[in-house]
Amino acid sequence: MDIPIIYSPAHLRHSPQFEIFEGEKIPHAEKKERIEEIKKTLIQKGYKTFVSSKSFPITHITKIHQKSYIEFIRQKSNSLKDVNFELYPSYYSMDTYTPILRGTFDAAKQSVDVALTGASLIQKGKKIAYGLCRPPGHHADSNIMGGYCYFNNAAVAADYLSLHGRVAILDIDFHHGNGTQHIFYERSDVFYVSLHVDPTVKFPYISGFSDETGIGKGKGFTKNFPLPLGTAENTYYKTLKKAISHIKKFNPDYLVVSLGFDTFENDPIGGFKLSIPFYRTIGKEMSYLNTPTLLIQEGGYAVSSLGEMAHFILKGLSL
Ligand code: Q9C
Ligand code: ZN
Repeated sequence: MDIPIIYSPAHLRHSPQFEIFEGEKIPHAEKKERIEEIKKTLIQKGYKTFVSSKSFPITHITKIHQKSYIEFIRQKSNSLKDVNFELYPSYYSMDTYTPILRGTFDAAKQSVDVALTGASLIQKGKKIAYGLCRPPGHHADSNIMGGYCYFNNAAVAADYLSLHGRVAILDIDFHHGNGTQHIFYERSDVFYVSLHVDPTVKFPYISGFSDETGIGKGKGFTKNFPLPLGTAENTYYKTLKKAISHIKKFNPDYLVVSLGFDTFENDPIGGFKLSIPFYRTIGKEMSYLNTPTLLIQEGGYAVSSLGEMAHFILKGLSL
């Protein structure tokens, strides 16, 4: 119950109403209520240690993202007068799901600050910290936004921790973390391991195949476990154990978890069949690594169930 849970209210000002899906405007899945629901439920469950994010220098972000990309998001955001206007940029973007609004830069910057605040607590000796990051980050590459992501929160936090030790990233969002994978693809000090849906059938389509294993010095330090649409708990569990055994061999000093709840059976855009209590099992498997663990919120869109899943992960992890 004394697990620090890091939060910033800045995310509320980034609230896209629509995404464009095959030419049609549809309601945006990445709602601000997601994070509010998690926070509310964890308070009800008795968690007490809520921490406000601290502001970190932008230099932590420039190590991961191109300066011109960061400035592009800042300038576009700040140039918008109408808080409801949704700009679909024609540069630095990979899809039509990730608009820039007036509040986007501040929200995305503070989402990184949430992650970095968690990273600094872990680095100072906390065993577990949970960053309620929003907008999410794992699809964002060094100069590309997409999949509701602008800055790669997990990547910036992992890079920060890599100055103090070996870092493994376990990405359990339903979608492949194309941005995180690419950012660390040539590095051997940060091991990226991901379980996700087969990219031939779901976003991001372009990466997440099992033959992607890193290049150069990074060869062998990326590992992908694509799973079929409809994957249920038994298969997921076996695959998770495999993924975690690879992390154990890498022997990290820090574990960063890209935590998506879109693997839930009732997620509106997912397609796996994991039940709410199964997240306790996931947390427990992660706990066997016995490594300081930073949880970074990624996706998960079944708003009213997100708090329960967060609670079960934390329960499993701290048992
Ligand atoms: N209307 C994360 O989970 N697919 N991003 C949109 C559905 C994009 C998901 C199609 C999914 C991006 C962080
Ligand atoms: Zn996702």
